[in-house]
Amino acid sequence: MNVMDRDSIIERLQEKLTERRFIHSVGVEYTAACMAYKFDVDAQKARIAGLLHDCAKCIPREEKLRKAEKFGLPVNVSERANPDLLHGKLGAYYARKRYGVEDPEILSAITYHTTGHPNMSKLDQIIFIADFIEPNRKMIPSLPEIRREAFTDLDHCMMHILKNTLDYLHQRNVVIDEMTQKTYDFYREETL
Ligand code: DGI
Ligand code: FE
Ligand code: FE
Repeated sequence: MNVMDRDSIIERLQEKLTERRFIHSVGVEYTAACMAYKFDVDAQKARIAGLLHDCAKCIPREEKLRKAEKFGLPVNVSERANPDLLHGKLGAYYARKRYGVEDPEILSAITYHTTGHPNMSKLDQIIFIADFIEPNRKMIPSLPEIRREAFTDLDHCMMHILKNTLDYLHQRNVVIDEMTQKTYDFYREETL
């Protein structure tokens, strides 16, 4: 199966996502495309990854866990405690099975868009960052600066976003996935 044309992807996503989540996904699509032009990445890949990154987001929490297990996807302790974390892995599974995406670079960007991972590809970084900065995102004090960094220094921008996210998660006292921490440690070292 070839990757679906954009109109068919849009049609299916509108059935699977809430209106708000759909608008966010289109925001990530065009933000990722702009970043791809800036950093010499394939913009069509960035658009598909951006559109599909949250395709599994609106599945109910417990069902995310059941489906991940049913499909044989690896589930770690923090994902078991917080099944919403599985929407990246599950999203990559659906991107391949339901939207015809075979490209491993796109599937990787979808898989890791929530936690990141050490030493990410430029496409992985673009989707992770575009997810955080797209125009429909709720404003936070550091967002204007992070948006500038998104078009100047990908590694520094990654570090900045992860620092924000970890501060937020510590404040809320929730389980932090070891990959989120490892990714932050990697980019902090990288940007020293
Ligand atoms: O799906 P989106 O909302 O567009 O964005 P996302 O996939 O980056 O998910 C953001 C949420 O994930 C946000 O509430 C913070 C949370 N998150 C990110 N890393 C971790 C995490 N939550 C936990 N519990 N642990 C993590 O390591
Ligand atoms: Fe997400
Ligand atoms: Fe998202």
